[in-house]
Amino acid sequence: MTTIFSGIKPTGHLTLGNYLGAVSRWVSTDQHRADALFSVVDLHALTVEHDPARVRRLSRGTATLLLAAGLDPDVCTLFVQSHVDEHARLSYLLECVATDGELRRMIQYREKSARARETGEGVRFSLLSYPALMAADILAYRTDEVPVGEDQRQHVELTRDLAVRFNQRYGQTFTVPRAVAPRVAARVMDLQDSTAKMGKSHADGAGIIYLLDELDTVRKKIMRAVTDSGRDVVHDRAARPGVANLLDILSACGGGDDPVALAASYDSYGALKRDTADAVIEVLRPLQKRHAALAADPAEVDRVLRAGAERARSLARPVVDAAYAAIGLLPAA
Ligand code: AQP
Repeated sequence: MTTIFSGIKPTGHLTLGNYLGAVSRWVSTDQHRADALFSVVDLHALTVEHDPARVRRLSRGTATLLLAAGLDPDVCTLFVQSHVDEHARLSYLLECVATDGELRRMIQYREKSARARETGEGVRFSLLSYPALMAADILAYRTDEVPVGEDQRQHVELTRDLAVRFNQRYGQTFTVPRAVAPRVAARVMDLQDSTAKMGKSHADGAGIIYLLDELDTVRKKIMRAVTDSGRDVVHDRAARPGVANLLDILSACGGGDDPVALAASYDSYGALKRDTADAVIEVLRPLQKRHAALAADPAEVDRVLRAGAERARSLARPVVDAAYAAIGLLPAA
């Protein structure tokens, strides 16, 4: 059976980018067709300045939202990364296989370390090494597919390289995974800045649709989205990135009509924004309703996470033990 693994960092409130780039697919197809594991990857949230209480709150909050979005613990495994020690155990072995040069080439490291230097925050060593932890997250389950948005593709490529290198040097241990991105909305852009990805940890939320935003606020944010000069509606990501972004969102929320074809049915930006707002609201309304019910019962969410961690541990332990043996470590008696 195919194994799928994917994760989400508790670095902020989930956005429409997270939903369309990853979560909607986990819910609609991935969890039903494979042995699917989804993780709130809390260790990754520690690579930048963070407030411990907030990370804790966001970890449970993220799990609650994933369940509200439709992850079903009866068919998939949902757990918190730090509850399964095997991730950190394996991460060190992969740091011993990765090179300094390939970690420094990661775009996210280059961008975030530049930002941290600008603000005088200091660059945490974990910001450099965390792609090895991400590789451990994936390889510990002998994962075949990693459904992610476009921004994570480079990290999955690195994971593949590390798996192949480990297997060649120390014997066949890991499955070599592949990234799978959605056809549409693999990179949802900020509604106020079409050159920036819609990211949950960004400071200014005016261009970001959070899954728990009031529905009126969602409509306002979409109606105020920055469009491009020109009046005709065409899907041209280079020349009209703001309009292309709205068409992608509408397409992904409206059931899959091709965004290029959708453009032909609009002759004004106003009508496109109105329909996009309606489509997004129809996606968020039921999710928010389920969220309200789940948030009222945190003990049940904790129970799901405990059971998920137990299952994840039982799968990861033999794989990580095999990696320890293969790389030359003496087994504990
Ligand atoms: N804008 C997006 N469009 C499409 N997919 C996206 N993803 C994230 N943003 C978009 C996908 O969501 C999954 C979880 O990713 P994450 O937790 O790394 O998300 P983030 O919102 O990008 O978080 P941050 O803290 O704001 O991260 P940085 O600053 O690191 O980008 C992934 O599958 C991701 O591809």
